[in-house]
Amino acid sequence: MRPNQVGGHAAIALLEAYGVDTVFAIPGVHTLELYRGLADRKMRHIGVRHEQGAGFMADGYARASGRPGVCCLITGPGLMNAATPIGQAYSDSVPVLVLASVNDSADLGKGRGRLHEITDQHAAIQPLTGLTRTIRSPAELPEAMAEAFRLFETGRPRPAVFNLTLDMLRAPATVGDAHRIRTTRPQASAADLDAAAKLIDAAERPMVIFGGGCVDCADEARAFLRKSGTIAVTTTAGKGVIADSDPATLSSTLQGDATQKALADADLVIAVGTELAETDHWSNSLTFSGKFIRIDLDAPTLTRDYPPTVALLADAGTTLAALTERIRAGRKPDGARIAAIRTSNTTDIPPLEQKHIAVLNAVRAVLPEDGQVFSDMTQIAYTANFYFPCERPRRWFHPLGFGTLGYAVPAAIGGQIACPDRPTIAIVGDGGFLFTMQELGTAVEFGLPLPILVWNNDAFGQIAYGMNTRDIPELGVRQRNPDYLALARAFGAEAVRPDSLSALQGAIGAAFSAKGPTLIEVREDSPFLS
Ligand SMILES: Cc1ncc(C[n+]2csc(CCOP(=O)(O)OP(=O)(O)O)c2C)c(N)n1
Ligand SMILES: [Mg+2]
Repeated sequence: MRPNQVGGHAAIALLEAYGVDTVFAIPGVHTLELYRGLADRKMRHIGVRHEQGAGFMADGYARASGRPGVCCLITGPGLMNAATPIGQAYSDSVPVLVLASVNDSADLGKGRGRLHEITDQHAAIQPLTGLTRTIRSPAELPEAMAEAFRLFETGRPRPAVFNLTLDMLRAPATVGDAHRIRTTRPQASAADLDAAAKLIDAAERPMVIFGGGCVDCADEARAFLRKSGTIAVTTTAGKGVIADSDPATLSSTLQGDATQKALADADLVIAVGTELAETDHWSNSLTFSGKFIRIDLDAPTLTRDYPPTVALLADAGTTLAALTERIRAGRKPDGARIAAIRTSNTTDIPPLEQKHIAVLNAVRAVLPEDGQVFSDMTQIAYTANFYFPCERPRRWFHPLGFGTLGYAVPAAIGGQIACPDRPTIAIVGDGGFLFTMQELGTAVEFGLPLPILVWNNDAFGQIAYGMNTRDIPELGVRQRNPDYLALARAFGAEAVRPDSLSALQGAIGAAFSAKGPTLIEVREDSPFLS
């Protein structure tokens, strides 16, 4: 044990033992002892402008890299400001770890008017997490960290919050023996794999749905698709698991009527790593009339809503590989049928979506295959969830389940910090941008070459549309907007409003090699889009 080491050191040393090299954070008097630990180690500290930004950055870091994103936040308001991104990470199965301080053990629950105090921080945050631990002694840290990483790596990943009491953070601690505990994912039994393989061999019109749980097993998914001759579709979270150029995929069109009809007509559907939630298919419920195989790491998801014929509680990649070994080869997907479904999914595109597609095509033309997009809750992103082609997984990110405005810019910052060699772009509406626009300051400070495409219709467009279609008079959906270019420049960012699609491509391309972020405003009423 080194002299003068405290709980704050021990917490950071354990993070290092688990491979964490970056934290997104805002310090305060309550986290000073944690900062003693941060100052002592080699951890990269990304100081942000608001804790919501820290939470979304950790989420973007995790989604891009596959490694947990970590935040260090203060008691009460610091953690509560991050509650929204923690909720987002919960609904989208993202491994985010938050180290927050909390008042002295002796004060917990007492309501004594201490600084930053809330009556019960544990209870306040717990429903938004897969794991909440209030840690009162440095000795509790190793087991808590092992539990968090077991959750991240072997189950459905969900955020974990450690509330570190002030007395724990300053208590003497041993940091010398910090080490990582490894765990493994569950595997399917041979009998269940045999049963699933039998169903696959017996099917005539099988289809497979790949969800966000498959983003790390694209090779196994492709091999399975080839040998089984099934037709694939992905959810938005699973975008790119099967490359959009693959002739056997319907791409991320799970919300498309033609795709849903094809699934209803299939005599076997295999759902892999997807909860088939409302925000995956945007209908009341999918219909499966044939046999149904479900593969998932999460026991409740495995049997929820759609009772499977065979349920495999197991890792997606190893299960797909085991099934590929067992099944017979020879079936070929029906190319004409795939073409017909694709055509029906893309006929009668409304004029507004055509505008979106023109802009998205410009983005796709200049974004390399390896590039990644972080999108917000804006109409252009809803079009893109369905339409934007991706050749690889972990390249298109959207705040799906929780549906939080303000996600894209900080998440893109986190994603770019995680993968600095990957060209990264944020796509955000004029409304959503204002929720977290202060993180422009973070992007400028860290010199991130991040294009931020602001899709400006001077409205909460999707909500205005909802009011209009239900005959509700518009209220609160056309706020007075700032001058976005001036706003970006005030932070020290570049800012442009291109006047053609080729100028837009040029602006994005230039932004990828700039020394800081570039706000690119594209107005929905731009003459070049009409
Ligand atoms: C935190 C949060 N508050 C409110 C909403 C409700 N909401 C969803 S979309 C939207 C409009 C967003 O406007 P903008 O970012 O300009 O995108 P547009 O729909 O105009 O493309 C609102 C207010 C939300 N999703 N998240
Ligand atoms: Mg808008």
